[in-house]
Amino acid sequence: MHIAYLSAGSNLGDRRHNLKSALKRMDGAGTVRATSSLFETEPVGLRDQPWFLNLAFELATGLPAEGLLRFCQTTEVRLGRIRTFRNAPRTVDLDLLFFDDDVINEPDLTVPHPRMGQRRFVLVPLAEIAPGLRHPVSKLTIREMLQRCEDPSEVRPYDWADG
Ligand code: A4P
Ligand code: MG
Repeated sequence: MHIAYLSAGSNLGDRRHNLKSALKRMDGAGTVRATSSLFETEPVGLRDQPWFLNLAFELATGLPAEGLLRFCQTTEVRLGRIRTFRNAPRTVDLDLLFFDDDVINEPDLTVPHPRMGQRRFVLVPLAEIAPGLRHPVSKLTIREMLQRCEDPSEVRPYDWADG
């Protein structure tokens, strides 16, 4: 059994519903053992787009890392097709942050996720469920990574019940 940490984001359609559906579908890859609360986050990178809802979760899985990535990609496609049209942006983005203590550098998979240290929308939720988890390369904990993160973008709590 492996322990993986993932980040989920949505900025299109019914964002809460999309994330709830994604979490439910991840049960097909293993057991979701912890889920952070929900955050509304300012877009990073391409800024001219709607704000995201983001969360992080811990998954116990029997799948290998590549298999988990493929499961995530299938889940993204399935959920994206429910409400959108051809060429529309995806409704759910699932990123693999950590997979045990593995360091993976394949053409289609980099673990730990290479951009997580520069992203408060990843680190704030992750710090809720795994503050003491250590990055296998830098050896920093998530709490320490968050303290050092210089991303100025806004990350604010969002209630599952909010409109
Ligand atoms: N890939 C490699 N490593 C990984 C990994 N550890 N996890 C490859 C997931 N995928 C990984 O990803 C592109 C390729 O990355 C895949 O083919 C996979 O083999 P994608 O999910 O298809 O495309 P993307 O997500 O649009 O592109 P990219 O560059 O991965 O974007 P990011 O880094 O995921 O950023 N702002 C806020 N506030 N909240 C967000 O959630 N998300 C993004 C997307 C930008 N800004 C955001 C948010
Ligand atoms: Mg992605």
